[in-house]
Amino acid sequence: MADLDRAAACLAQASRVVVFTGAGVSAESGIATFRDAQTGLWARFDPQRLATPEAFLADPELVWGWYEWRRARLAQVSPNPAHQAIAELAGQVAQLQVVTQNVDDLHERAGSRSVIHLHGSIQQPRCFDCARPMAIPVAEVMENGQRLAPPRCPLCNGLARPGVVWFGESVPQQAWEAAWKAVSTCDLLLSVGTSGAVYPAAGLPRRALEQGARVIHVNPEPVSIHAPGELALTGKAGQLLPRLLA
Ligand code: BJW
Ligand code: ZN
Repeated sequence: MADLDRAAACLAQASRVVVFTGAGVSAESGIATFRDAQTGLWARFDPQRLATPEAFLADPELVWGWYEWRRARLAQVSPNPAHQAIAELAGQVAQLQVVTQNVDDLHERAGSRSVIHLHGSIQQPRCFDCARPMAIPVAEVMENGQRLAPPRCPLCNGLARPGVVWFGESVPQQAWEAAWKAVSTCDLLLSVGTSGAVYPAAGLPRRALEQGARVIHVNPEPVSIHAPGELALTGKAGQLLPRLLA
């Protein structure tokens, strides 16, 4: 049986499904992934210069400008067929939980409800010092690499920071507990478009396998599989998911 047919058979038997996504699910919307050697967001920048609290404090204009460039870019793109297929899957299984590492809102814009964001949201800047949410209009046009001074908090004069989870920061506890519970009780986890390089999120597929669920990986790069309950579909999410979830 071809892998796609085997995956479709697993899905047909599943009733509690978790879709776990990474940057690859948004790639076909025109949002760059992180670790692609040529086009990835970090092909030009060292992550330590951008995605840590220390980096932000050392050069707030560089880091804020980079995130505001990404937020402006996000406003110009749309969900792709992978996001749409995942949203439609909710009507076909008894329980569906989307758990994403992405800071974009493309799952929600495709119609998915109750999306768990493990790494926060680029749409929700907050004060670096007092954590108060700050409503900051999206810049209309920005260039990659453009520096921009972060606005100041009206309460405490702290700097605005993106509402994302940087390296060395904890994943929000409520989101993590909800994701862990969903993964611990699912019978199928679809892992879509992630390199599995960043913890604790990268441990979720293993947790699903350990409690007896099946795991299907969707990625254009080969994913090594180790357990009998694991299956890898090699291809782009926007092409494979509409066929798998049709
Ligand atoms: C397609 C495709 C198409 C392409 N279709 N697919 C255990 C061991 C070692 C280290 C640690 C550990 N536990 C914790 C750590 C430290 C650290 C960590 O994991 N480091 C690793 C680098 C080893 N983790 C943390 O610091 C985390 N916090 C934490 O653990 O708190 C406790 C603690 C507190 C204090 C001290 C220490 C620990 C927080 C991690 C936060 C990650 N944040 C980022 C940035 C968010 C903001 C932003 O957007 O800028 O989140 S990093 C970045 O990586 C981003 C992503 O969500 C995350 C995952 O990346 P993802 O989504 O997998 O993207 P890529 O680019 O890697 O992969 C894309 C994939 O798509 C590829 O496979 C392509 O092939 C594929 N693809 N086109 C389908 N069309
Ligand atoms: Zn403040």
